[in-house]
Amino acid sequence: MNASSDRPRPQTYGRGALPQEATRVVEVRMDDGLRFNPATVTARRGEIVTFRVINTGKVMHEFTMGGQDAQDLHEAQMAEMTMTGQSGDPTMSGMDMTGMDHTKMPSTPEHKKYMSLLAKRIATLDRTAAANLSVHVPPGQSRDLTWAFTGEKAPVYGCHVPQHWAGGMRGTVVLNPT
Ligand SMILES: [Cu+2]
Repeated sequence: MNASSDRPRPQTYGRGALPQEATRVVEVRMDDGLRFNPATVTARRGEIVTFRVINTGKVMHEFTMGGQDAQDLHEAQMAEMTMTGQSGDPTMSGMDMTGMDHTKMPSTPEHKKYMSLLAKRIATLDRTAAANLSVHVPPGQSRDLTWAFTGEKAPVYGCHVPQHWAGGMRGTVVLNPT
């Protein structure tokens, strides 16, 4: 175990914040076409914004705010949960798993090798990824997520329901000086 992994992660892309700290609400809609609307949000550096995330589709979506490393980490964790059947979310059990061949061969050497590589990737990313914040939004519902844009870099947002991130369900933040 590396001692540096016990230190707080640098808030390179900002951090989660309390709703009462926010000075603005931005609505973001998610749909089954795997798109965010808007797909780009502009914020001032230091600004604290509540994202009101609305799922207008018929399947589960989620909204994760964070840097690229944090997005990659979350994507790998979701893949691991899916492949080990540890979703824990009954609303996700009806999702389309076509194309996820590894779920169909849980005991093959190839699957074990894949899961081992996935676990290593998660461990590596977990040591370097900055903070992220995530919320699942069932169909027809909305959830709030508050983010402080206090980092030096602009985070990105995305949905990590299996195949959604890969399908282009991502958005970008443009950070303007205060
Ligand atoms: Cu999605």
